[in-house]
Amino acid sequence: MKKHFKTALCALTTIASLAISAPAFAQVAVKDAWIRATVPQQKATGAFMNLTASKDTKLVGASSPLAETTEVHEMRMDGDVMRMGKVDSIALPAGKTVELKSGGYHVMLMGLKSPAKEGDSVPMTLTFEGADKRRENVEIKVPVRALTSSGAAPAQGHGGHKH
Ligand SMILES: [Cu+2]
Repeated sequence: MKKHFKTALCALTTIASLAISAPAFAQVAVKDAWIRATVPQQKATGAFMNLTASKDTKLVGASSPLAETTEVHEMRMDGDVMRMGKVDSIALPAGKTVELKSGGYHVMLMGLKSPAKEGDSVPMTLTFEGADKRRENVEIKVPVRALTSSGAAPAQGHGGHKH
C-alpha cells in the first residue's frame, strides 16, 4: 500500500493587510454645520460649517434634496461692493480648519423646494476631491437655525454684510 502525499502547500496564511483599506475621505471632519432658516418666498439660503481635512482635499460640490441647485460660493468685497459667486472648489489644506461662514465661503442652496424651517434637519451631500483626483461623497444632516453662531442675524441670505 502506498501513501500518496499531497504537498501541503497549504494556506500560507497571509497575515497581513487584507482588511486595511481606509476609506479615502474619512479624513474630512465636518463640524458645526447649519443652514440659515428662510422666510416664506425666500428661494435661496446658505449652509455653513467647519471642514478639516487630514490630507489635502478640496470641496468641489454639494447637493441637497431641499434645493434645485446647490453650489459652492464665495463672498468677497470688490472695492465697496460685496459680491458673491460660484467657485469651482474650496481648498482644504491638510490639518487646517476651513470655515464656511457668512461673508466668506458657503454652500448656496437655490431654488428651495420648501422653506428651511428652524429645527428641521436637511440632508446634504458634500463632494470632496483628493490630491489624486478621486472624488467621494459624504452625506450629512444639517440642522436649520435662525441665527448665525455669533448671534448676528443677516436677515436675508446674503444681505446684511457690513464692515
Ligand atoms: Cu451664495
